[in-house]
Amino acid sequence: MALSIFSLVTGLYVLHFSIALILVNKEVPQTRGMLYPRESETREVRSLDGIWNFVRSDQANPTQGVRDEWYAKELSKSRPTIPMPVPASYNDITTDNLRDHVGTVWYDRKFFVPRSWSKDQRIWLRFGSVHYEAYVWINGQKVVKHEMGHLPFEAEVTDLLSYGAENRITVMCDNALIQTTVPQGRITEVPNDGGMTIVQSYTFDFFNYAGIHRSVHLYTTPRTFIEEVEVTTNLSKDATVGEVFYSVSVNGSAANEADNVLQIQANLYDKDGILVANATSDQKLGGKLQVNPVKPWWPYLMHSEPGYLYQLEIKLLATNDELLDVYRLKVGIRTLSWNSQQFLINGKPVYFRGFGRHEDSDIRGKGLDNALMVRDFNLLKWIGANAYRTSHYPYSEESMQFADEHGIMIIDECPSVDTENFSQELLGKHKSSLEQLIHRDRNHPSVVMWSIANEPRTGSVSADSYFELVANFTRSLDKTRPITAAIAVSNTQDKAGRSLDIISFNRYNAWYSNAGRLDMITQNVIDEAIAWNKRYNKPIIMSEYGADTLEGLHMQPAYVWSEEFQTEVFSRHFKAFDELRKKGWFIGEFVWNFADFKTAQSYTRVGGNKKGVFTRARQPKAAAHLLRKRYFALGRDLDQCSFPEDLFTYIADLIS
Ligand code: GCB
Repeated sequence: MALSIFSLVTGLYVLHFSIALILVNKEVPQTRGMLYPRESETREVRSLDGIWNFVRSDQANPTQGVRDEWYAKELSKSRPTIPMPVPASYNDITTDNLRDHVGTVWYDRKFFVPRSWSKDQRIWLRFGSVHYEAYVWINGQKVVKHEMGHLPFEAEVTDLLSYGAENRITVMCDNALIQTTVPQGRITEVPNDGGMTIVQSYTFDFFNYAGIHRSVHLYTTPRTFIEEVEVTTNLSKDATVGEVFYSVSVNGSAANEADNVLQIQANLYDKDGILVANATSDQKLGGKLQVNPVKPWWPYLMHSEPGYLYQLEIKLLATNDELLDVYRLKVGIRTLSWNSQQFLINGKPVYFRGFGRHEDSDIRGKGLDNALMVRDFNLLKWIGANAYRTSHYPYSEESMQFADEHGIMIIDECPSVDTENFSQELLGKHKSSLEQLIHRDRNHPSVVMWSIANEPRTGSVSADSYFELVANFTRSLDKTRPITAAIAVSNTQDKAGRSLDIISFNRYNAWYSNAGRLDMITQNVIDEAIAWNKRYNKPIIMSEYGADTLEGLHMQPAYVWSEEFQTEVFSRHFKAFDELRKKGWFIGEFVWNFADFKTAQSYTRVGGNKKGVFTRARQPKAAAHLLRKRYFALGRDLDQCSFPEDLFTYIADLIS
């Protein structure tokens, strides 16, 4: 018996060791450029958003369009097209079942390029995101291929365009998720009434919306141009002096000519447009700006002027002072630090009060929608939240800019969900998703933490080395922010926590475990948080808790799915959180979910996931009013914010 246990342990060790050997740290492709398209005196931006033409491939023949070269001419010459809005998911637009289509779809449209654009500049084509894989042609010529939803990509198209003439853009988009995509899924062939059909399945619950999800832009740059700007900031101990470190990469012929030394002029303006710091760097394309006195970037409700942003103007000059290029971006000056107990911003401990969210709404699915985005931020501020996690993928660049401006802290999550069946190929893609995310979001003051996965299967032996590699890779790209992952396996099984800086755990007491048992929440939450902290000696966040709630369903005493039940579930968690806050290392609570959202069809979901505090139409459920009182109470207690006048409804003179 002893021998067999010994050989079992040895076997596991060998397995672990061999997996560690198999998973090697291969290089991932490095993203270049991709600055958010902004106009300036040297740059023009043009939107290609609008109604495009659309064709779905036959599900059984997804590569036919490529073989038959549908991109060589207008799509309508190959197949009848239908109109399709961009940006939007295509799934919920039509009345037939495009919703459940698996495989490739095609988009095209025409656009005009002015004659003036032919003069001595470069033209770039940029997609905010296409889910999941995109192939792009301009006038029948292949331009770029990109894998990974929710992240931008671009390519230079200067030599492919006709100037002063009409042009055509064609996009093929593939929504198939397999075991080596991020996130993972499975494609199976199963019999149906018509013979055989292809079925897409995945373990996560949010619907796999697809299409051209974010804006498509053409933009111009000079021949020699500012390709990248990276910014980090610092504050003096007393928070009166700020420092902005910038480094710039330049692309173009002038950058390579030794005799044409370039200069970077950096100007920093405050909110009123007053120049507060400037510097000109000789030879090296980077430097430091000092701001004295500084207005630091603070989260919402932690300061009377949250989300303070400066404007950084980067000018690229040739030696003769000729202005080659100008790019402007917003900068928030703040510091982040963390230890085994706390997470601090500008030296002050932070307690997160927030949400897990989704980019999801009726009809447009995951398509960028400015009206929805502004409404969501109004609701976040109304309810007194100071943070959210971009569960379970990167959100739009526009929403990141909005969070900067409104002082909402972001735990920025890559698209790795329910990660399992760890392989070298998956590791490469997972790392690439983080590389693309960090490259895109590194300059946002609102981004305070990277989440490297949601509910990965971290109980398995191979998770140990896998997550060590993923976490170390993330750290190699950004040392200024801590790393977390939302973990769902038990703390005794988990193998990823040792590689993280902050432990986040998801748990559904009284829902997925002990359904309906309100008396089995508070102590379980306290015990589990303590166990996580004991095991890893790191700050702890509860990153998901909640209960599905059908708006308008009322039951007293509280019963699952009713508004009373959701309210009670929250209240029992609040009790646990207050107990845990006293311990010093419990640093945040995130409700699941901000709003109801669409899921794949299943018998556990009635019209989608209903754990929203708001409905899918962004109206509050009863629990929203309770949560609002708590988030503002925490804000007043911890950050001395004041209460909104309508927080408490008048009841009687007897109650205050
Ligand atoms: C979870 C997942 C989240 C789900 C949620 C639920 O643990 O992280 O994506 O939506 O549970 O409601 O089942």
